[in-house]
Amino acid sequence: MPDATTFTNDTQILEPFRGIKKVTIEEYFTSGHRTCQGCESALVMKLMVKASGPRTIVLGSTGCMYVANTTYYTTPWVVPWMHTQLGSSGSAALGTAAGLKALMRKGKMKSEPINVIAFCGDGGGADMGLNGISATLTHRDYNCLILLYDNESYANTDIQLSGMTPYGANTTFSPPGKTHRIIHKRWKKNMAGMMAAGHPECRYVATVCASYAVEMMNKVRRALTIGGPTFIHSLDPCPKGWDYDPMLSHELGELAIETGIFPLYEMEDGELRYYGKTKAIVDGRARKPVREYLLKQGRFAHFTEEDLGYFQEKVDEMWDKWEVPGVVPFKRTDAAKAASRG
Ligand SMILES: Cc1ncc(C[n+]2csc(CCOP(=O)(O)OP(=O)(O)O)c2C)c(N)n1
Ligand code: SF4
Ligand SMILES: [Mg+2]
Repeated sequence: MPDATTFTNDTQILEPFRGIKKVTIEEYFTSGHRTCQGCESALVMKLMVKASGPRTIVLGSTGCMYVANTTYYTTPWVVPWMHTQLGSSGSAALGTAAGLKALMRKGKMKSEPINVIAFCGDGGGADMGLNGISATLTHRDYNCLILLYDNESYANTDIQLSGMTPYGANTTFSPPGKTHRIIHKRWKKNMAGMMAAGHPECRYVATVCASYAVEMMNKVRRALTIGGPTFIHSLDPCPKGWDYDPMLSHELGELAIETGIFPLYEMEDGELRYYGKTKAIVDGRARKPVREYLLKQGRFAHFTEEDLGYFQEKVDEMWDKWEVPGVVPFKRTDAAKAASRG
């Protein structure tokens, strides 16, 4: 078993916030950033360090959350922060956690719990840095959290498509044209499901959306206190890349959950718990049609009824046919089901 983190000072009592009124008022990501108006990823950074508190080291790979947050002479970070290379969030997290542990073991640093969080974008994490994240999640002796903020494009370099860009979206690499309306025909990677299913030593994997702030912060706290390496995937509406009025960020986050496109869950020691409106869907509540989410965004403005129908079918399949709805995409044949019943 990984070492359990024991918290001995006031700043490291990371119990769940029991409701919005119990949330601490101190901020560790404040003014001084230059993200777009309505940028949900900036809110994710703010909530992430609010949850982890002052005894935190944040490591960030290249992307909007590096560039827009560390313009020369200005930064919103109150906690120690370091930039790391685009595909290196995994190795940065592991190296920092290992370094702290070694210094404490040798008596060169006071032995105390320090949170190590490495964040990455979808380009840096789900595409370029997948190998490093995967390796880190196998090192159960080191406590660290990798948080992937997913704005569904390489946003900082002007909205190129990534392996997390949704089917059909208009990006600078997939502009709809007269001959080919849909350029991007690949379905999005299932990052959290892949991390949960493929890393049996990783005790905690969760999905979050900042539209549900308290839930999100509590998942960060759980990830930091359970022991060993952990992973969180956050879906972040991005007004620039998704092309919508910035005032809609919160609503789009909610719609991603309510349509069933992005399920909220956590996997702790192999046990799955669904959250909020996702849980309601699992318990039988109807999902909203995906068109309500897609047609609020300019990146899908070229969609025809046929495209909307295809998108809806794929999401229906995720709920009706997957082995674990919304999480694990394996399908069992009737013969295999009968055989396992014995
Ligand atoms: C090895 C490498 N290749 C390309 C770049 C250029 N680059 C800087 S930020 C960025 C986009 C990163 O996308 P993502 O990780 O999704 O973060 P976002 O910008 O969307 O926040 C790219 C391609 C780089 N910094 N390093
Ligand atoms: S492009 Fe998107 S992710 Fe980047 S700062 Fe703007 S809203 Fe945030
Ligand atoms: Mg991105």
